[in-house]
Amino acid sequence: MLPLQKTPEFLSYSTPLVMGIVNVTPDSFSDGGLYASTNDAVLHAARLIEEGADILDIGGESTRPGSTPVCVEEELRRVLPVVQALANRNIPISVDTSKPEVMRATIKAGATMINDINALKSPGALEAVADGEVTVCIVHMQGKPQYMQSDPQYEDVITEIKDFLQQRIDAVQAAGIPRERITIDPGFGFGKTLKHNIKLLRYLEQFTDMGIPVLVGLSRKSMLREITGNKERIQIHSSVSAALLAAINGAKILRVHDVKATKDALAVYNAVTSQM
Ligand code: 9MG
Repeated sequence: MLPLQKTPEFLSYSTPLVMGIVNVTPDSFSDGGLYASTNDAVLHAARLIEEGADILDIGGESTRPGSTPVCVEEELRRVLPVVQALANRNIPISVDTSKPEVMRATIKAGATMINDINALKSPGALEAVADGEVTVCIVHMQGKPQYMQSDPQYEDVITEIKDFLQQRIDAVQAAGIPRERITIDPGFGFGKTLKHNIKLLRYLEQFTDMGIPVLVGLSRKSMLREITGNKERIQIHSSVSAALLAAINGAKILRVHDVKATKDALAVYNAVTSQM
């Protein structure tokens, strides 16, 4: 059983953890609209818990390419009741947000992790996480969701993202957040072409070598549709394959829609790696 307290012991687990996605948005990456009401989101979360999720990630603002931001009040209206309803379910709750007001309110309601695609750069975000004594995931993103996929450019995608993450790790630590509470994420699909994403997955060890647990989100992302040519909304096979590759390359947390399928793939991975 994973700890509920705000200490990040779960980050030291050797087997990758599965973070189940609960989007409370009308337009998210792949399940937009399906879980947009509190009840539906809570029911969906319960199903992910049954399927073996180790953490839940609740989000009230879509981060998909081209999406438009929502105001603090709307984001809170979407996520806060869901966090409140799940706070006593014996599973760590992460909240996917960049807004310090949403961070503070959801931490108060029981969230123990903040997943920020803006890497705590919003004014007040560093303080909200430091005061809340929770774990944080800092994500690399080039640009903003509205236009990030229009023409992403890098001289050297690995070095630039590593440099960015190192700068943010330094800023996060300087704000009083202990290193043990930090996870990093190269941000698949956040201002990256297919070539960039493939390079990141292939050389993921470059990030795991930074000495901070790496979280990845590849589930149902458009890069998988580009690779397979399969245009269906739900992309279970390619998502599980990508998650498994990330696990092999050292990722510690896999952010996924398809919890059961990913857990089964990890069971095979564990059976093989634990015999070595
Ligand atoms: C919210 N969200 C959507 N995609 C994501 C990803 O790849 N990583 C993290 N940390 N969050 C994500």
